[in-house]
Amino acid sequence: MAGYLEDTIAALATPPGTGAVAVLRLSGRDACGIARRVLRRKGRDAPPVLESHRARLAVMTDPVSGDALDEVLVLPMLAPRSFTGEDVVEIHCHGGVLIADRVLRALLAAGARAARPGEFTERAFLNGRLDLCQAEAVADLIEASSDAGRSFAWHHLEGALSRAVQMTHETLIDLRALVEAHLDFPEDDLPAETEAAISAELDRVLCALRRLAATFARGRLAREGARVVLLGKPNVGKSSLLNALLGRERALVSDQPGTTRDYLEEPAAFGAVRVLLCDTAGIRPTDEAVEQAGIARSLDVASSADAVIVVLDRSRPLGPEDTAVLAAADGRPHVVVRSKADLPEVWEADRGMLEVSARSGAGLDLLVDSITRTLLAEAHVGGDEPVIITRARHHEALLGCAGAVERALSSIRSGGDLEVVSIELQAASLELERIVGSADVDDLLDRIFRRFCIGK
Ligand SMILES: Nc1nc2c(ncn2[C@@H]2O[C@H](COP(=O)(O)OP(=O)(O)O)[C@@H](O)[C@H]2O)c(=O)[nH]1
Ligand SMILES: [Mg+2]
Repeated sequence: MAGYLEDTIAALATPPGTGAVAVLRLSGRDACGIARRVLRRKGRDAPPVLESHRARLAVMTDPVSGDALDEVLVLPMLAPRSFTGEDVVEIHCHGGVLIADRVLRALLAAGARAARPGEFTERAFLNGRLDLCQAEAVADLIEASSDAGRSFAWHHLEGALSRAVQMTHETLIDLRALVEAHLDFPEDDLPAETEAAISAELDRVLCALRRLAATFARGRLAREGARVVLLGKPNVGKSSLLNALLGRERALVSDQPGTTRDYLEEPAAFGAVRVLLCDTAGIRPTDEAVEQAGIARSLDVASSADAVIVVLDRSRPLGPEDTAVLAAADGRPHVVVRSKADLPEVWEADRGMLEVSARSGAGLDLLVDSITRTLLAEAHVGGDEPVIITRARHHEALLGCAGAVERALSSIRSGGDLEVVSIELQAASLELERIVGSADVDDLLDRIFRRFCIGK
């Protein structure tokens, strides 16, 4: 790892394309050396003075031909007062695709290496400028597509999650030290008041962990959006409804039952909530293998959906397939709609069913409203918490930690072996260390940082 931190990396930090200004970033021990090789003071054959946090005008040149490429602004940020913790030099050139590309090639020719995706943030992590969940927050902040998502990411970047995790981590370490101290004197039993104090503290930690883990329902909604699945027997109008809700023809519509064989997913904005709208194969008994596989997928997708829209056709009689669909949706938050409201009904509505027509658009607003309310009600758990977790990785680690604390607690309460308690507390601490990245994360780094874009 150390060897790889030795070279100096360069990348375009602004999006590729034409703009007023493009920013290129150099980071590493030779950042200033490389900058001096390619930059000249205006009208002089000498490099500019590179003073930390002081912007200067300079001329960018090609180190091979010596040609002037552009007039640029140079902003050095010397270690450790930079994003990566290394010497960083930003070069602001005119925002043309060709100019930015020539400047980057000049930096590479002068000794820099092209940065991989996420490498600047990875260096910030490796140099201790950010912990792992703060590094993840950088990506989340950049990619946030809802205001709630942006706000949660900002709090993580600012350190709210790190502090919550660190505090619990310290408590667990203290408690383990207490337990370990008694391990050294196995002839003495744990005094009753010490045991009571440890139990009470573990109980408090467990509650806090569970509360934090429960905020994931809301956080995931903000970061990833909710998955809403259309479920119904063939030909009830699921694909038509998907198109109508999206406002464009995305799914194939046909009067031939069984047209939709696989499921398809499309992002849509339902009010303030980001939604992945999912069309599925119609549920019905069939001998055809491809259709059967499609139906199995539909049921599978519905079983993990954040909300299900059950579609019943009011213009045709209800059948056993409809009952099967209602049963499949029963375990999930769902809304029942009666489709084709522009056609005469052949059965009467039950309470709570919404009348919609993909053809006329009637009832669509009410449907969106109802789904949004269902999703927000589901996600209200932990809605008032100061820190909201948004990533499955953090959620899993918190649940893992809570599980270990729970086992430690039940062991201590049943007068079990203190050695076991100590091991569980250690396991619990390790889970928290995975969140902030202070332990056991080498396998994680690639997965996390390679998803960033280049230059971040
Ligand atoms: N009159 C009317 N026909 C509809 C409506 N929605 C769908 N259909 C028709 O019902 C048939 C099946 O529609 P489709 O969306 O493919 O159903 P799916 O199999 O559930 O996806 C097609 O012929 C559609 O034109 C509607 O709101 N009103
Ligand atoms: Mg369909």
